[in-house]
Amino acid sequence: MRIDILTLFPDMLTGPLDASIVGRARESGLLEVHVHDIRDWTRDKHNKVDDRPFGGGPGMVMMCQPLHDAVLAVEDKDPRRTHRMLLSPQGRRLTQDHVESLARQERLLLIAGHYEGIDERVIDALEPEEVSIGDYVLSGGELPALVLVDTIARLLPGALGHDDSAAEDSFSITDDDGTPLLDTPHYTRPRVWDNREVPEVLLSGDHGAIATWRREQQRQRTQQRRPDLREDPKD
Ligand code: 9D3
Repeated sequence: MRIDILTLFPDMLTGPLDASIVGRARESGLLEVHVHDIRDWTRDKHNKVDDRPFGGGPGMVMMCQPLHDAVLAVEDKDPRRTHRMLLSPQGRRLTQDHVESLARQERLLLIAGHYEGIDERVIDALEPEEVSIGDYVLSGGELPALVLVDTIARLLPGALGHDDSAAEDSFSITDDDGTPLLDTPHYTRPRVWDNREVPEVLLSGDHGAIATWRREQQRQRTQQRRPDLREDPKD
């Protein structure tokens, strides 16, 4: 898969994209990520990318022309069609189901906005899919773009060392009736740390008893911490 990211702050992205699972997926050629500075497509001598809002109000608005030119130029670098996405507080909230469908795309183009917003006319022209990562205020779309890349990268076949880790974590595990379950608690050596013992069943070697205990932990934790997962899958 190829992902292009358009931003005014490329420095916010480069470090995280080199690390951990995303970095490894890129090194192995499973994932190609390119970061582009929208400022490279300005046409005026001051490299202006934003301007004051018509109608007044605080902050600055990202101009149409640099962003539009950047999108067309970056799309031209590869013949495959892109699925255009705009990280935006006005977007649909990202879910694991949505990430799974994005991971099946050949090519994504992510636009990270900054400042008060983007001129609505360039959004109308480009018709990106608008996605939010949650109901809190960030200063721009850069961290959400990284969230998208991370969630997608770990789903690419071969990205995780262990083949079925992706199928076994929170938001993939479901109870017998199909409701999502949170993860079970995890323990490793030593058996006693700071006077705290590892649950005895995990040391028993009884794999049936261990599986039953873990499932019960998952149900209890889900009921206590995320009752909404049972009530309404939208949250
Ligand atoms: C405080 C500014 N807000 C005015 C009431 C509007 C606003 C503009 C720009 C709020 C946030 C942003 C920058 N955020 C994003 O670009 C963003 C975001 C987010 O803030 N939260 C969750 N998901 C996303 S995706 C992109």
